Amino acid sequence: MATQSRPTICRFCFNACGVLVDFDDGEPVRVRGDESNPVYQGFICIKGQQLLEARNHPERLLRSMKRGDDGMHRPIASEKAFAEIADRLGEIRDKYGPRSIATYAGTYSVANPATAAISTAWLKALRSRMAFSSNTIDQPGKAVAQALHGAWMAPCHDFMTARVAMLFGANPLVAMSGGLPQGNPGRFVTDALARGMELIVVDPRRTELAQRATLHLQPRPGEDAALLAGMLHVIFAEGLEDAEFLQENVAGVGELRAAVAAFTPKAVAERAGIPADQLVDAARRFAGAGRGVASAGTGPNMSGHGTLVEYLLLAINTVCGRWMRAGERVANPGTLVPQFMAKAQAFGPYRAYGFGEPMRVRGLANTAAGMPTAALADEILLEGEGRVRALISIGGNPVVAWPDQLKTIEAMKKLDLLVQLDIKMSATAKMADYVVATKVPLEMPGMTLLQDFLTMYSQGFGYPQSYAQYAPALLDTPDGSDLVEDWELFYETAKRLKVELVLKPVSLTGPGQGEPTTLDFARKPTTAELCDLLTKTARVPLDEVKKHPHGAVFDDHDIRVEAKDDGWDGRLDIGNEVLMTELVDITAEQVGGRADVETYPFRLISRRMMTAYNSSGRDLPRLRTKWKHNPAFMNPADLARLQLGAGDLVEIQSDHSAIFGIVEPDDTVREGLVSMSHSFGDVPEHDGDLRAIGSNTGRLTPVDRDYDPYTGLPRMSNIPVRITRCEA
Ligand SMILES: Nc1nc2c(c(=O)[nH]1)N[C@H]1C(S)=C(S)[C@@H](COP(=O)(O)OP(=O)(O)OC[C@H]3O[C@@H](n4cnc5c(=O)[nH]c(N)nc54)[C@H](O)[C@@H]3O)O[C@H]1N2
Ligand SMILES: Nc1nc2c(c(=O)[nH]1)N[C@H]1C(S)=C(S)[C@@H](COP(=O)(O)OP(=O)(O)OC[C@H]3O[C@@H](n4cnc5c(=O)[nH]c(N)nc54)[C@H](O)[C@@H]3O)O[C@H]1N2
Ligand code: SF4
Ligand SMILES: [Mo]
Repeated sequence: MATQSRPTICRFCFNACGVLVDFDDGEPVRVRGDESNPVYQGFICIKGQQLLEARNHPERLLRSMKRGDDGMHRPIASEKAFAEIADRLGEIRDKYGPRSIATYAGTYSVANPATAAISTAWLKALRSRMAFSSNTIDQPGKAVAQALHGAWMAPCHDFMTARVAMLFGANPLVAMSGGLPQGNPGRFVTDALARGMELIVVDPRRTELAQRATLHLQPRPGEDAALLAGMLHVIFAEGLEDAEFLQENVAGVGELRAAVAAFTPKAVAERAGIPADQLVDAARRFAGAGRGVASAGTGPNMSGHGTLVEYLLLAINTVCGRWMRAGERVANPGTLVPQFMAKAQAFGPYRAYGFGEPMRVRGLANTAAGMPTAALADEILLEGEGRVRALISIGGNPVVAWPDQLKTIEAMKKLDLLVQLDIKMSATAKMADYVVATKVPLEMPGMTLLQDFLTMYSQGFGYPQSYAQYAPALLDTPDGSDLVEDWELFYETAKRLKVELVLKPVSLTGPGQGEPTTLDFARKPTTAELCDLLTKTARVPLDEVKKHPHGAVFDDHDIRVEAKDDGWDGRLDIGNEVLMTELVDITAEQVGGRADVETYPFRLISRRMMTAYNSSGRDLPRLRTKWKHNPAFMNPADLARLQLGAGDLVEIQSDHSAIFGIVEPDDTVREGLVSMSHSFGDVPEHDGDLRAIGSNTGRLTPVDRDYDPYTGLPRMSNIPVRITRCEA
């Protein structure tokens, strides 16, 4: 038997591991780590090992589907589906205006490298600005806070040379996303600890990462803003700030200092439920280390005050001067994007929220993180001019991922046209008028372009060096299938709607540089050609990257942070008036938050499990061996008090709705909490299948109260709940 191995990129998650696919006599048989990849060095996780099972899954869609008048889905040829969808879109646009057409880009909207650019061009060509994405039900506070704070025009301190890393509510050993660079997170932690780096983790659960920390704070959820304010209080009180950096580059220092005055270690420790000396210790260790940044994951972003938390993180990094200075070498100046120009100067605050296209609900509008997705269901449901009537969902799963599941289901039903790009009959696909069946990543070219953007997304993201990989399509589509690449839906419907698609090469900092190209409708481009077009202004030419099929580090540069321009007077702002008011108001908040603690004594917090990726992966046998559902992990002491044991069925009730759960003892969870993964379960009709598919925590969250005022993000963690036993 002849075995051959070919390198490719795993695209199950955004970590983009370089992996190998083994072929026995031409048949792909196994996916494994690629020892020859310079960044991942053989790393692969259990999800990545399932790429062939996912591709060959018996329930994978091999043809697009159309829902008939009887509600049943039947196969439809992709060409016919495109023609019909274009007709329906044309009618909706002509009758109700461009704003009635919206797109939603979910997790797998990046499965194909051309989709984002083409779908964006498509919506623009239709003159609609209703572009939504999962980013605004994730950590939208990151981009909004960055805009309010302003941007340092050089990177923050990188992880590889850091003396400290402080992570709030992020667990990159499982999530492979944020807080640690892209690559092999376990090895990064081991190496960093070996060189003496302080690893401070703030998480109500003793996570996989917290177990390796040099200091773990295990507070109540939702107290991150107070904790950061408390740390800033200590830093100012003890004179640990970088006074010179603040003097030269930063505004609002006095305002921040005044706002954190009330956050004494004692007051903060009491509300957060941790020892006061731990808080002081964390502040001293962070400030004293001199190099390294603080960052947050989804937990703190979803627990209330998400934007404020992200703002205070930027503030603590700025107060401690954790930005690169003139003369320092930029380890990653961008690879498939134009070279990043690093300068030791501040670009002051820019527009953050409340601009551009207004929503008709809750006074929300566009933000630096994009349109507020948590308000889209209401936007679809609210009668009147401008109502969204057609939604194209690109590799996302609104029915199980959006907050307030029952409202989302109503909204999906109310749409005149729902088109779902998917690889299977997901919960959303089952409600769609058309399900456009797509190729899986191994059947399409891929490249690490998105990962270049992660470098700019926020502190704690992206590659530690200039790294890139390009992978041509590795596998053919299954025999007899009719599958498309996601971008083709937009190309084919634009052609029929007679609107032009204009693409520009991508850049990290705003509108693309380089000449725009109008796509030719007479000759359909290949995805490889689109990859060339999008990277036309790349620092490292794509052709050069292609010479290294196992990926390569393009390190032979000496790009340094330039000195500040003469007369430059831009300043970062750490004292934004609106946010300082929000911070001060926190002191008046009832500890434990809004809901009556007697009625709702527990808090449900978010988490990720290794064997699921949002709603994906749950149908793959090897990912189901340990858990088929999403257990409600609780501290054994709480379970004992409630006289509950492993596997018991409970009702989990918020002041909005209720779901069932199956409890599981877990002593890493702080008492008083329920730690549970999202995007499990299905529509309520399937609640009885709980033990096979789990339950949907999104149902517990209302979207129209208790939301972040800037981004509309509601509470998707730190949700007050009551737990009661259920008989089976
Ligand atoms: N309560 C609660 N809710 C949450 C969260 C939480 O922590 N708590 N987290 C939020 C976060 S951070 C996010 S990002 C969102 C995620 O929100 P979404 O992105 O909307 O949800 P996913 O489940 O990732 O949807 C992925 C969809 O893509 C399909 N798919 C899989 N592979 C492919 C492919 O190769 N091509 C295409 N075209 N489709 C594919 C899957 O079948 C699935 O239907 O959920 C959010 N919702
Ligand atoms: N295996 C796997 N990997 C994934 C995903 C997945 O579903 N499965 N999803 C992907 C997506 S879409 C994203 S956005 C990233 C997210 O990546 P992360 O943000 O790292 O996700 P989590 O692992 O859920 O970590 C969130 C942590 O926040 C803690 N937490 C909850 N509430 C609070 C709070 O109020 N304060 C503090 N300090 N902590 C809190 C939780 O205990 C949990 O440990 O992961 C990505 N990677
Ligand atoms: S971490 Fe796992 S799922 Fe993510 S890219 Fe790597 S192998 Fe694939
Ligand atoms: Mo996410």
